[in-house]
Amino acid sequence: MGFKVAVVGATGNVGREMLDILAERAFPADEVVPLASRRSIGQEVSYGDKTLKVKDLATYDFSDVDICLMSAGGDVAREWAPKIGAQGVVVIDNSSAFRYDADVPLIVPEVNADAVAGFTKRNIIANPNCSTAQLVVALKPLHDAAGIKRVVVSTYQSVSGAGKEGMDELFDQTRAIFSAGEVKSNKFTKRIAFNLIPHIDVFMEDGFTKEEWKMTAETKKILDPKIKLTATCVRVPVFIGHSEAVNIEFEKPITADEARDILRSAPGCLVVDKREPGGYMTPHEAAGEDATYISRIREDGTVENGLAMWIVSDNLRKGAALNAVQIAECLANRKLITAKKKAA
Ligand code: 11C
Repeated sequence: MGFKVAVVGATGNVGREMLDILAERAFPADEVVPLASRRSIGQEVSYGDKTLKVKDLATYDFSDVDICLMSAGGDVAREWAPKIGAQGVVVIDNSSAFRYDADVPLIVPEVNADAVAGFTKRNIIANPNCSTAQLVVALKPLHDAAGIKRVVVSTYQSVSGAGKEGMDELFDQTRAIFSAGEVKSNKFTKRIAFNLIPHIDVFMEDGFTKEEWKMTAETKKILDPKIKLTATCVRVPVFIGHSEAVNIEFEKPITADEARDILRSAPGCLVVDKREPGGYMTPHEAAGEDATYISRIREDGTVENGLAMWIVSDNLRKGAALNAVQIAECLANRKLITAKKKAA
């Protein structure tokens, strides 16, 4: 018997990707139910070659659902994940609402799959922030080989990280600039078309933004609390795909060639590093792909045991929907959940 899977936030950027990826990877689901807020009821979404009608989250009966993939923001997650989890459904939540709670596992399967078993306390598993997910996939094998002491990362994050409204704003502003129309900024604080903005999420007291704080806190929770990480997160006029310029200081020496070999055989990683014009990945090429791409790997002689590299991935896939489906696969493969008996 296959699983019954609910997808909450099914009409959003990430929810639609979740449905696509469940179908693409042939997740063993007998039934998939797309759910959203009342205003989206009746909208149609694709699941493989099927078209499904969106149902109302507020009135849906979860009693025979096995897994709920949720991507509806922190407020919806805080209200609904505990209620759904209390009905014996494992909720895999894409928001930041539960990520830092000690009794909620925060999982990137290539990095800390064993921690997934901790979901039983609240029936909630958290999916990390997109910029963290791709980073830790690349850091993990290097940490195992040479021990990471400190990471300095600058991000170049696409507008799809801010949802469909972010994508619409880049499109509308670009069109307005070409047609001498009025350039309006609603979603972002400043113009994003032909510009970039060094600010994602709210400001914290110490001057870092919450996006930057998340990268530090989540890397510590997923990979190793001893790793020091400082981030500068920047929004760029790219539709899909987050990029990261990363500088790493290791405990032990590691050459660029060694790092390249390690990353070539690491799960989830693809090395594209030809040291010639065009011999590296860009977000445009990573969009729609599952891998975390690593390019521009080089030794940094300004610190002891230093490496610099460029990491790119599709933020809607590895950064969100794919990672959530991989967590569900982990639960199923490890037999940590069994499908509930369904009403005839
Ligand atoms: C962005 N990384 O690009 C954010 C989106 O905590 O899950 C995801 C926010 C989060 O705007």
